[in-house]
Amino acid sequence: MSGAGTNSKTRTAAHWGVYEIIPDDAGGVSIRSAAEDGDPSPIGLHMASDALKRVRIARPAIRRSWLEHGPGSNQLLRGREPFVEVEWDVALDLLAGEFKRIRETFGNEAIFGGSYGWASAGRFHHAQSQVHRFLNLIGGYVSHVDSYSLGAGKVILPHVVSGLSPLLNQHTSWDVMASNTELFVTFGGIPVKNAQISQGGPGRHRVVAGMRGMEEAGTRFVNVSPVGDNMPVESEWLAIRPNTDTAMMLAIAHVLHKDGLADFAFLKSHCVGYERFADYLTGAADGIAKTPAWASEICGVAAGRIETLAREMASHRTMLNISWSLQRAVHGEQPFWMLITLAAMVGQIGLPGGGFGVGYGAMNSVGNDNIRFKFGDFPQGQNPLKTFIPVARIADMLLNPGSVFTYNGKSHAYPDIRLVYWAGGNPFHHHQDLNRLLQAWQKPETIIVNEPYWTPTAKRADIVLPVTTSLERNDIAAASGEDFVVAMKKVEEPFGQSRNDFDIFNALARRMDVDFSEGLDEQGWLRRLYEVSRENAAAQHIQMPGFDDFWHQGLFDLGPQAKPIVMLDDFRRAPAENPVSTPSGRIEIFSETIAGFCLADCAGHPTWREPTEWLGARTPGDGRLHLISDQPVRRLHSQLDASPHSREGKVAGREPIHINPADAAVRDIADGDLVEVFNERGRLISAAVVSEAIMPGVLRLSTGAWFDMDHDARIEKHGNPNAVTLDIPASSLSQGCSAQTCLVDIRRLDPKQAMPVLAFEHPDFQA
Ligand SMILES: Nc1nc2c(c(=O)[nH]1)N[C@H]1C(S)=C(S)[C@@H](COP(=O)(O)OP(=O)(O)OC[C@H]3O[C@@H](n4cnc5c(=O)[nH]c(N)nc54)[C@H](O)[C@@H]3O)O[C@H]1N2
Ligand SMILES: Nc1nc2c(c(=O)[nH]1)N[C@H]1C(S)=C(S)[C@@H](COP(=O)(O)OP(=O)(O)OC[C@H]3O[C@@H](n4cnc5c(=O)[nH]c(N)nc54)[C@H](O)[C@@H]3O)O[C@H]1N2
Ligand SMILES: [Mo]
Repeated sequence: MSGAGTNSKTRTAAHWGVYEIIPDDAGGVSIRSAAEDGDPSPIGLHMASDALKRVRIARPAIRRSWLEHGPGSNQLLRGREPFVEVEWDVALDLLAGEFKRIRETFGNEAIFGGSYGWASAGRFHHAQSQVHRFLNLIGGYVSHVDSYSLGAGKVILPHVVSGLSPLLNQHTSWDVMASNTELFVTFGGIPVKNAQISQGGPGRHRVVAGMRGMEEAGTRFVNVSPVGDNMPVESEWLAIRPNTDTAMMLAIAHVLHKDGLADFAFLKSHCVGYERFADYLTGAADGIAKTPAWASEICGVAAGRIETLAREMASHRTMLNISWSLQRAVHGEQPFWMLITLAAMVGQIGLPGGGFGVGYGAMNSVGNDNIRFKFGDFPQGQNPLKTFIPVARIADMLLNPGSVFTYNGKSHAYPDIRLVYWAGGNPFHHHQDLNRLLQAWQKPETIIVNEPYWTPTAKRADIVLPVTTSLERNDIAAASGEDFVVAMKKVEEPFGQSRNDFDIFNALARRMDVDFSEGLDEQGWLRRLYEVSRENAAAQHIQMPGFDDFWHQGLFDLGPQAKPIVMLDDFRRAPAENPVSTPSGRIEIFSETIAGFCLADCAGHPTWREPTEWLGARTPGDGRLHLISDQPVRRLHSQLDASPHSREGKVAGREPIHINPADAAVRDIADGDLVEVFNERGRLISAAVVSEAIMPGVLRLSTGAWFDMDHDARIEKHGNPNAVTLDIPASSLSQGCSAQTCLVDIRRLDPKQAMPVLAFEHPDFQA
């Protein structure tokens, strides 16, 4: 049984926190963080700001050539010619007609509705569920699998230990680690900036408190990372070249193996395939012993420290953690597989405070101990079509219809897409090599975007439909792994003529003679989703109040689980009774399944493989640096980039790039200078932050600056790293995104050559 909130404040929830809304004297609202949150995020404080209203879409708008000459006209001009604003009925009639044409001429296989993206918090007005439900009702669409967050990781984990969601749900909790963990080694830090976020709304931000609790209890932290400022507690920083962690972990494993420090009993009782892997480790299989000296050449960490770290791991209660960023890279499966292999060798999986974590710090939810149950979802229905793409293969699909790709051991063909519908995502934020996406984006005949804001994607659509924000509608927030269920109350009227995604799809569905709403309006759906949730909660003996009481109270606190969470403790105790969900029921250090796929780029056990671009691939005289494009401190992805909080983080109006003093000095770059970052894929303008917190040879440019391309000069002006990143799959196993594999050149830019940033300007409209 857990407690309910009893006051009746007006609240909202966003992916970055729970907030209270207070009406102000001027008829607007002001926003402050929920009192229950001890470590709130400032990201949401400007959600109602005028700066954001200035980038809103007011009316439905259609690209001029599409309106005047029909679908497929002058696709080259997407993003470069004026829009014509039209009445809702005109836009919806045209859209219904276009769906009819596409379905009759090409079939539903020609519709891409994968529509990846985070949209906003709230179980009902969830843009992806809304668009998928609509497309399912009209006969289906080409969908996507996996996420940009976790592509390689999501595919590899079920082969090795367990599905991602069950694993994330049972991460050993912070208090258990405070009581037990002596050594915490993390590959990629614990970036507290990232822990501001949980998809669907973090209740109490607790990662900093969790880590401070560990620090006070005496846990020692080692951060293996190209950057040194991604830990909220005192830690030892081992600077590692990006994309080389697998080599370092192999060398630690080599020491454990050679010196007999590995837990051979655990490897025998709970794992399969260690012998095959050990042949690779020792070099019996390929003639190369994976020693610390070997790894040091690759990863840049001193061999002596690799050796001592291995001994420290074996002699202490050790938790090993990995950031999701490591698998967002070419061969990104390998560090995840290797981390679990290493944890198995240390032999503490299932012990309190030992074992591994896949993403402490990636989101607030990882390591939370709150009660879990399934909250009601807005039903998407069934997709009659089975055609899909791995999410990050969008440009490949549009450019190469009919060509074949492999995914998780099977072959598939790319469909021939004529119509693209995007609701709740920003591909001109999230995709790699945006110059390539610009080419691919010219292929479809019709591109429709539902958006509240004039994002770079909205500007490049044919039909733009203005959508409300979560402040302009009622909803319920309940995030997996978070403790609050929140009544998200409408506090503002819809901007301009914007409508809810639900109302847009309902109006379209009526024109196409399908039943989208089931006769329910917003309130009706909220009650239905809440009742489903209440029943699921009751099955776990959690008594939630009735809907009206909940809506009045505004917040329900699930509270902690009765028993401390220790990941895989059941499996450790009795592996036969509580097997992990691999084919063997044990941790698979060698996977017969993956070996059976016979892939050139992924063997049956974790392997060091050189990525396509990395510091070790440079030839003498090659001045390229490795670009990391991490998650931004001051926003979520591209969301709220126009807000005062995000803009405060810019330097000379550009998203700044972090560079080591040594790299800056040889290029005559000073702190605050404008710089040009470039490679064969593209060019961008940023401004330098010279910092000791980034290792030599590496640059860091966070994602999320609204893509601002000058098409004539062929340069991105706002500092969006995806102007230069690499759009190739992590491997033929997962086809995951590999944004973190990227070499670039950088040079100082004459300020006279810097063009103005137009990212937050509206497109042109035809009078
Ligand atoms: N280089 C590089 N690129 C990356 C990454 C990286 O590490 N490096 N990370 C990747 C990762 S992990 C992710 S998850 C992706 C994120 O990529 P996205 O999820 O596409 O990014 P967001 O900016 O969150 O886009 C959400 C969009 O939904 C809109 N929106 C908000 N509410 C609503 C609504 O109610 N209805 C509608 N219709 N729209 C709404 C917002 O205005 C915004 O434009 O980026 C990926 N891209
Ligand atoms: N504020 C904020 N928080 C966010 C998000 C956001 O947009 N803004 N996005 C959310 C989303 S959708 C996701 S998926 C998660 C993503 O979480 P992550 O993928 O873990 O986040 P990143 O910030 O890309 O990277 C984490 C750290 O890994 C380091 N790193 C990069 N490459 C390497 C490498 O090769 N080796 C090692 N050892 N370290 C490396 C980076 O320097 C960085 O400090 O974050 C979530 N949290
Ligand atoms: Mo993500």
